[in-house]
Amino acid sequence: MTDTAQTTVRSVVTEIPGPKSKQMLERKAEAVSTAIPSNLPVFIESANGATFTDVDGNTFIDLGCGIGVTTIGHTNEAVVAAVREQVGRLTHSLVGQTPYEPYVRAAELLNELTPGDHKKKTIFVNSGAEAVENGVKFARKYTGRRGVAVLDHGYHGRTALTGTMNFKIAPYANGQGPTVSDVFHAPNSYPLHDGLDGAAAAKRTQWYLEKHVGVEDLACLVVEPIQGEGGFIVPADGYLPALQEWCTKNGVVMIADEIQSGVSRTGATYASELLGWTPDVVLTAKGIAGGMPLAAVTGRAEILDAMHLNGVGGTFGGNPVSCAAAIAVLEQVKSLDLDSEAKRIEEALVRRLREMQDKYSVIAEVRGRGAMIGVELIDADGEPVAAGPFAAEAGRNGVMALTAGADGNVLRFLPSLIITNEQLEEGMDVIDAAFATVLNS
Ligand code: PLZ
Repeated sequence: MTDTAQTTVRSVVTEIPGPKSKQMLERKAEAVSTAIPSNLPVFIESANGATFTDVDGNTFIDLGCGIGVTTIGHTNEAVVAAVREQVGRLTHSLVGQTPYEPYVRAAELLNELTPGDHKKKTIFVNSGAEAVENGVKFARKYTGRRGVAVLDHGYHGRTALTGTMNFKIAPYANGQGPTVSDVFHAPNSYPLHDGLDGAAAAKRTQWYLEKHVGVEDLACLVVEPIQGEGGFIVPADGYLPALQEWCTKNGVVMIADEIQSGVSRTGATYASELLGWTPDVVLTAKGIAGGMPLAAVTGRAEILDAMHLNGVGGTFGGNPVSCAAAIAVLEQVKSLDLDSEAKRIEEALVRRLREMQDKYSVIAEVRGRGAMIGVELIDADGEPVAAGPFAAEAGRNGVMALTAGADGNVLRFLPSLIITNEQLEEGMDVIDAAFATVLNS
């Protein structure tokens, strides 16, 4: 892939944050709710490919991509062109009032690209959380059942329903009023900690749901094939297909929340496919539209068509500009060999992080797939070690990395697929140095 990212290099020219960022942080503190953090405390001015530049002229290697959004690179040429073209032609028409072709074309592409060759249909909404909400609505309407099952360590959003579906109550729903009823949390597969193979882990999940919820009242089981905010937890082999088989047998709709893992992130177009799972419904957001707000529910036609007329919708869902961006992304997903790029990144990240694991015993596990790789940090007493200080140290040296995990003890990397090998190696040099600095401080 060609992009100017090939020539953009990391360059830290001020302390972090620099003087302009510091001033803007003061304005932010005055004008913006203190609920909104600034994890890397610099203001971004522009971004391209696998790097971004702040208002003080510091350029960072981006190993976060806005939490897995700019998967094919910041300001991807085709996406920018499609947005520019569409924005001059039509910016809005509520699709249920007057339809427009980009909505249909983006739906066709998702129906084609999501796993399975069954007949599929799609609707578009604005955010990942809204996609989860609508996936649940479709499953409930289709099954006539009320229960919603999710897995421990999962993350699904910040609305009332999805906030209840998250594993962690804090910071997502605590102190914010009542949670939602009929949401049930079941054990996941977490090989590092449970040591179970896929069949045994699936049996445990199923047993829990049968005893605790009762399948006859269970509408859906919503699962991230690789858990994102939970810490890049890859389930044991066979876990997901076994759960799908159990769901199918019991009339439960199994929904893949691919909001973080989807759209070529892991070495397949969807992680569920990579892990041998063909879900009934697939939820997409983040990487689908190159940074434009868009999310989708794609699933078996009989499930999506079970909803009554006007039972789902919204003013902005499937906005024409976002759909034009999604078409530009998905056409590239089809035409480019992005799976090879994800595997190239996996090879480099896993190799470098395993080298670090040999040096720093705090790294308990290197895991993930494709351009979705993380390390879990545990001390000699088996206690979680916060990943935040390592990410902050990397940030001060021009590398953006993210944290995750129930205890904030996973350092995760979600680079864009166009990151060069040189940028990756340099990024990992900085991470290695960050481990050395923080552990010796
Ligand atoms: N499902 C699997 O990863 C969003 C959260 C960032 P929205 N993850 C990043 C934050 O702290 O708010 C996410 C996800 C999975 C659903 C969502 C929700 O997607 O677009 O943020 O609503």
